[in-house]
Amino acid sequence: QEVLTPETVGPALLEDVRDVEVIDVHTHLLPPSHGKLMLWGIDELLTYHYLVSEYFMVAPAEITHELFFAKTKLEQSDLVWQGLFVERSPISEACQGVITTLQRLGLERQVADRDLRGIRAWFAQQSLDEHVENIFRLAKVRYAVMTNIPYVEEEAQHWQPEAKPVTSRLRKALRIDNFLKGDWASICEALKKEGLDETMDGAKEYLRKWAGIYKPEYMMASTPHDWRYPEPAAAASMKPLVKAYAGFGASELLEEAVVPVCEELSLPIALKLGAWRGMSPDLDPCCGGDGVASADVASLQALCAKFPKVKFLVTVLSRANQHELTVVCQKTRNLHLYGCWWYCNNPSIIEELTKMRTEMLGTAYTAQHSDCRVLEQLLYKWDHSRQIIGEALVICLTGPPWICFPLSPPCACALLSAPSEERLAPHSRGAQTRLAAAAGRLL
Ligand code: RAT
Ligand code: ZN
Repeated sequence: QEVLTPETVGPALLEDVRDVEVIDVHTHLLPPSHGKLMLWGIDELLTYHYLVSEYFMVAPAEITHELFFAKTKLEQSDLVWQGLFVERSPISEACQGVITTLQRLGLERQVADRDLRGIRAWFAQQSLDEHVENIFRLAKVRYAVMTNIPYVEEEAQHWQPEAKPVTSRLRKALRIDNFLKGDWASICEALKKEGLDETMDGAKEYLRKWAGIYKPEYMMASTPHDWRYPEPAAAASMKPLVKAYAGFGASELLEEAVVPVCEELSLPIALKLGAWRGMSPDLDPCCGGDGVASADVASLQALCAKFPKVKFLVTVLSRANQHELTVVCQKTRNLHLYGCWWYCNNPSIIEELTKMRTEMLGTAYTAQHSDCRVLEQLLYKWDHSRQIIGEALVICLTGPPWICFPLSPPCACALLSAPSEERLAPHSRGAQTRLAAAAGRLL
């Protein structure tokens, strides 16, 4: 086995992080068998909501939101390309992402010529199943976890017993935002459709039923920006009133339906804290209207303490919450931190978070998830993150205490490649063992 020195450990580590096959714990990708719901290709890449939001900062005044969203996908994509890639230099992270993706697909010449037609022609030639496989292979992603929402009708129809099988490159997650929101009205609608009682038992049965269909890795919800646990006294004192009128609130649904079913089925609960939904409603048609709010990390800690047998996974949207959250993760056995989410998924913030998390948690966290909505985004999101995570880890590993390291330093690849089973076990703090096993020469 090669003995690494402070001089050689850096390049070796960068190479390992670049080459390790990762597991992507949260995306919005869907399989080819889901037909139109599966997003792929240049026009989906260009109309990604990060880019549409950016486009509106520079769009001519006559392009109103209404006008834009009334256009076809192709027309929208033309406008974004013209506004952000032709008339301006594409230097934001979302723009750079498109460039990296196209380069990785061998389309440098078309990019240099700003040849959107040529790029479209290339995508039109791909055969979808092969293309999916090719992208996962090029991105070095072993598998990605989807976001499966049972109460979205167009999605649910793809989970009927007779539906086509899903590629093994994608695993499932049961997304249940309406439970954490306490949106009893929408839950009742879903229960009615399934012929279930509009009661707490009916709600539990609903979760069990969909967990049975999906066989998910976890249940997931993003919480409202002002989410508190336990519910503040004022809200609790309203309960009898609210209950008579509208059924159950967020805390009740969490405590009496979500948690018991997760315990019963040994499923972790993945939370996403800090999205301020619909902050800019004009952009809602493309999913781009949400803002960020500082979340109440103490609520998360209280929840984990109340249900020690449940494994919680967490990511937060606000940079301001990150340090406090890292401390809470270090102290809380049933809590696992994952990824740099959305507005934190930018190189400068990934670098800062990876250094801080490694300093405080070692390898007992999951460094990144992609959140891809469009298949080919796997290429850029992972390429960019691997580079930054690698560099941040080199700094952590080659700092002053090198002399104290054992000859073979622990492998950082654990941060990216731990399979869900290990990450998700109730009391596993990370994936040290597996990392060691997968670590190649950094073992
Ligand atoms: O990153 C995104 O695409 C967001 O729109 C959200 O979907 C977010 O990631 C979420 O899962 O709620
Ligand atoms: Zn997401």
